[in-house]
Amino acid sequence: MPLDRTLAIIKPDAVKNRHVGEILTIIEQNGFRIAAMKLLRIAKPEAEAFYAVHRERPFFPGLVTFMTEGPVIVMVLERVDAITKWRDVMGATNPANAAEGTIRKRFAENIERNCVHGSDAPETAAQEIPFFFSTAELL
Ligand code: 3AN
Repeated sequence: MPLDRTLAIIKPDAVKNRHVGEILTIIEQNGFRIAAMKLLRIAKPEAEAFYAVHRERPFFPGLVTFMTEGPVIVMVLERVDAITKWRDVMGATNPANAAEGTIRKRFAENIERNCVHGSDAPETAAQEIPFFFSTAELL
């Protein structure tokens, strides 16, 4: 079975609330290999570009403010069906609708402050991974 890769972010709420260790444990327990990882603070223009698809949505300004409020961890995760599997492990966008045991059910504050990100399709992953990582940083 071919391996594929997805872009994952541990968002500012989860970093601030010190859930990084638990989230990394869940990632490893679910068979993902961490192919790249860094801690950084996203600048406003970067957040606007990353979420450009949501530019017209009413939640866009709040989303940009949230994603720039503190450090995040960006990662590239690799396994069979990485994109679908990571979205399963994250849980639904709104933690109120997320399944028991998912990261968002356990740690997310609300639909906006929802603690993790994952690419939603192969084309998205192909754009999002180089947004944060050069080829040389993918190990
Ligand atoms: P997902 O992160 O599950 O792929 P998207 O791509 O629809 O969800 O939304 C991107 C981000 O925008 C979400 N992670 C969340 O932080 C924020 N968001 C989405 N929908 C809403 C909403 N209705 N109200 C506030 N924030 C939202």
